[in-house]
Amino acid sequence: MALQIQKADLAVSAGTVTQFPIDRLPQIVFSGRSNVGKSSLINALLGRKSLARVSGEPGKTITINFYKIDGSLYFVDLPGYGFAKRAAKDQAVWSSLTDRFFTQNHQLDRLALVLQLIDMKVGPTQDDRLMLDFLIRTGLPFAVVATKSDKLNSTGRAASLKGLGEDPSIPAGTPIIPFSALKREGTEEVWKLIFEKTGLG
Ligand SMILES: Nc1nc2c(ncn2[C@@H]2O[C@H](COP(=O)(O)OP(=O)(O)OP(=O)(O)O)[C@@H](O)[C@H]2O)c(=O)[nH]1
Ligand SMILES: [Mg+2]
Repeated sequence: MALQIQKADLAVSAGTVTQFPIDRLPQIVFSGRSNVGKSSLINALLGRKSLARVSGEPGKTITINFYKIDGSLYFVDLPGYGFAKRAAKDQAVWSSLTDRFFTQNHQLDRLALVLQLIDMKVGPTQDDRLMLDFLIRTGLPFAVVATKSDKLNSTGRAASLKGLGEDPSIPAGTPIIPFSALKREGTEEVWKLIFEKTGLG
């Protein structure tokens, strides 16, 4: 598959587990707190302005949106976490739907890559750390996308990348990709990783 996407549509906006797609296509999952830029990353990767709804209000995406890309793979836009009411247990960080996506999903073996988005200026939040810890424990393949890189100057950017590289919640060797939807930085690097993990490309 070339970087030029022929076809990308919202295949299903799932509110329950039974609506998750059951074909065996590989899935790329976009995870991160509300407002971190998940939908914007999806649009940038696809070269579309507004396929994935970019929220004016944080926490607006409450369904799990599956975008089918060239009949070959899914992009899975998860609801953002961090705005839900929280209980002590870490699972309460996510919506129960997100929880079921990771625990009751018959396509879990099709998750080729989880892109864990972290705001490059804010750095990892406590919820991000819980998510990273979950990903490590489950053994799902993941990479970090450091979003909104345009908000930092070169000094801030270097400091942020160094911080992420040394963060105890991010295992050594985890790819960390600086990204800006505004400046279109990082799309090629993310696509390269997607191709690597899916065997497509
Ligand atoms: N400066 C800057 N702003 C961005 C960038 N990416 C996204 N934003 C802004 O951040 C806000 C949230 O972006 P979304 O893509 O909707 O974030 P999301 O993670 O999908 O949010 P939820 O669906 O609520 O979980 C919007 O106002 C975007 O315009 C970026 O690269 N740079
Ligand atoms: Mg969104």
